[in-house]
Amino acid sequence: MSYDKVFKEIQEKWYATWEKEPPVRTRPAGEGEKYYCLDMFPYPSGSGLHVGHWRGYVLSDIYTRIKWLQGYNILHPMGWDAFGLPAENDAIKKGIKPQISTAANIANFKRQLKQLAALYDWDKELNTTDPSYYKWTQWIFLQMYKAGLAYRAHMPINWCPSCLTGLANEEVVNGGCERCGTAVELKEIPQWVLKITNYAERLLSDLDTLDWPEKVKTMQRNWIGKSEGVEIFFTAKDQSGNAVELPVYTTRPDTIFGVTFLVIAPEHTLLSSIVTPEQRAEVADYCRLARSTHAFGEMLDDDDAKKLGKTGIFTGSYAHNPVSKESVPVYVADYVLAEHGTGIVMGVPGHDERDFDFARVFDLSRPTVIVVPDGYLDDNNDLKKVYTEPGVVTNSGPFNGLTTREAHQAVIDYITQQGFGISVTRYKLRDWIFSRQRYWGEPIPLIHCGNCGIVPVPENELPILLPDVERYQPTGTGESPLADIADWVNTQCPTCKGPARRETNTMPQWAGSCWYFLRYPNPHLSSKPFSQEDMHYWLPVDLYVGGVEHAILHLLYSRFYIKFLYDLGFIPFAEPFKQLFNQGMILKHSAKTGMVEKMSKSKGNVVNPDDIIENYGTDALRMYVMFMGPPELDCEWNDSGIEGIKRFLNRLWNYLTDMDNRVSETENEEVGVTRRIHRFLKDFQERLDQFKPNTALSSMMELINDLMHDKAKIGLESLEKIIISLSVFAPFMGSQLTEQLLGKSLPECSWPFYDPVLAYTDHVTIPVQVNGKTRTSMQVAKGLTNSQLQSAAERAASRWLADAQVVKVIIVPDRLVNFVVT
Ligand code: ANZ
Ligand code: ZN
Repeated sequence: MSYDKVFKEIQEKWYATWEKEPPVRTRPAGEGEKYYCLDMFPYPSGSGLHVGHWRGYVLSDIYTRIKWLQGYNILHPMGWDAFGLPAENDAIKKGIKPQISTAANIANFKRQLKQLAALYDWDKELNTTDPSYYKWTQWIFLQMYKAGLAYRAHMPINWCPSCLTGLANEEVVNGGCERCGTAVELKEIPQWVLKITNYAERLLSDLDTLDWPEKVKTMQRNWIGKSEGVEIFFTAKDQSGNAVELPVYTTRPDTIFGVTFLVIAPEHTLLSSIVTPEQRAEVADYCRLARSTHAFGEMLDDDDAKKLGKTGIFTGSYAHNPVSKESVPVYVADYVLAEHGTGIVMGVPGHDERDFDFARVFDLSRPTVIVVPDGYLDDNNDLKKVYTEPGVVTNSGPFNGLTTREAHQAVIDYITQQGFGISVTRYKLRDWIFSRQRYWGEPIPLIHCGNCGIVPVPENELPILLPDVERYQPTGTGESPLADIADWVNTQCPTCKGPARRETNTMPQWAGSCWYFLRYPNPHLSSKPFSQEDMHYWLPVDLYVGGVEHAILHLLYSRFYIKFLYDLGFIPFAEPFKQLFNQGMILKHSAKTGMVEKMSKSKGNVVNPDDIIENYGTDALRMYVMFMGPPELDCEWNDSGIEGIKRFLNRLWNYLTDMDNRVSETENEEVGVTRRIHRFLKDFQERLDQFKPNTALSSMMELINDLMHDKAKIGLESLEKIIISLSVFAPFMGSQLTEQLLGKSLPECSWPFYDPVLAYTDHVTIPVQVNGKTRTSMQVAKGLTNSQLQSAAERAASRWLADAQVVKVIIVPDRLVNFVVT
């Protein structure tokens, strides 16, 4: 009976067996070596899982299964990241309460996840909206508050006019809300803010210790945005002739000899003391206009634009450059922001784009202080275009001849020694705006008292429950809907017992995911968020698998939380995730748009795993999502691909279950079957170790082809090795064959190791030719068959064969492959 006729029955049988008794349960802390393999827990959306989700989940399950079969004590948990905007918006759309829609979505997700046949330990399931969980999310916030890391700020923040809430900087993508894309506005409302910037340096430097994709590390580095610059004290004179210090912030001290003007921001407090009487009226006009455009974002009418000039106005004053000893004019212009740096910039038109444009408008000279390549200077030796690259310093007195990098340091050293300035390290990272004016989140556990000010909720009163109400829609007033729930919001001050009000903002959706991996070892612990024993044994996470879209949100926030908890002595490690793997997306052709795109409901190109499982089974889907390409890359879904997997599973099943292919004792060394199987095991293991499950599967396919081609007979030992290797990809078939052919159960088996002596092969490097011309070469095992050589050579020379018609292939085994093409 071919496998596609029996897979359903097999799948149902094992599903039922594992529902009653899962193949493995996590053992207590301390029992053997541990392996903690974590998936980014899903936000249970209304639309359920699509096959794209499977890629990460299958990948992590394969590594968990290997470690399990190797005898590790494994922790492979699953839970629900169920608070937050998307869940609330989904509920609003459906016209029901988020409590209800979330519960329904979780039930559907769980049903779908169970079809994965992953080794999840459902005893460890957790849900961020469960009061027994968010009690501890609130508790951590209180620790932050008590440590002075949570503060209240009145400042303009990013406001999404569609989601009606404030957003963190990390949640604004290209000026739009990360969730709904609506352009964000600035709005000034009191906010709770977390001092993530205290950790900027450690968040940056500890990246070097992590086994993470370089891409994610780079994204975090750029987001933290460390720059080492210097404040240089230029000096001007006020109207009475007293010296006024004008501190300039620059990250390019190497260009100090190229300064031809300074620019001060229109709102700068020092501006009034340096403007000369002749310029006062014009400058005041300019500043008024600049302020109004900033404040209201309005377009200027033509007259105003003319008055404003192109970009600025001369102040009438000159400033002294302490290094070059030159005197340069000071302008006011709105391209310099008052809040950034010192609010005063040194203009280096030769090497800074905006300064170059400015100097052109105001007809200021544009000297070069870095040697520019040919083509930058015109016949008069004037700079035609700005040169912003590094290079060798020139026209800079004692710094001539240094590279820009050397000059950077040399100028800083000189300036600081002479007292002409101070060095400053800056980060782009801003503090984390942590309050949301929405209902569906953890209430922030603070109380506002008229007498005592802000008072933290006593820890023994946690959790502060989110009230269960009918009306929870956002108000848009800048206040959370919780503010309207009188019997919830009015409370007693814990300190003076007088009347007081609860804080009505809630936490952002990231709050629950910052620490959930600490809770998994014991999600039912009621006295503490986690036990010390578990922290020492289970953490940090060994392998974390999830999408790259979390690179600067969740993955930065959780690193911050962990460092904070570490500093307070709650946990013995300062980085949560030792190894990170980002799976790529599954793309599919969309009939609507005619393009190959990310799967999404709106594009109508979603493949529902339920349908694939119905027609092909879980094992085939698991295999296909691994086989479709390198797991870190985006790959396109192809119906013919899953058909191919189905054929492979049929062949595999036929070969393994056919008793004619069996020998009773260990198989005959001479036919090389044992060697062939150990070669496979070696490839399989190595490719998995390198996160190449797709090629690991190819090596299994090649093995089965060879065995069938050679009509090889195998003994029980080899059979077991193949079945166990298979089981990590195809657990249903693996379990069935283990029982049926080996008379055992999967938990009684262990991971097959290869024998390096048996796996050893001599390799040869042979040329691959096209029409007799050597195009490339390939390293192959000695003694490959002609067909193996041909397919390897086709892959190696694919570039040259792409548009050609192969008419003949000449193969000299172990020596050469030559394609004759027209
Ligand atoms: C001279 C210079 C020469 C600069 C050069 C750049 C290139 P970050 O890393 O963003 O801080 N700058 C400083 N303060 C500013 C402000 N308030 N508004 C607008 N621009 C400001 O960038 C530092 C650079 O941005 C500084 O280095 C300064 O221009 C400009 F070839 O100084 B630079
Ligand atoms: Zn009080």
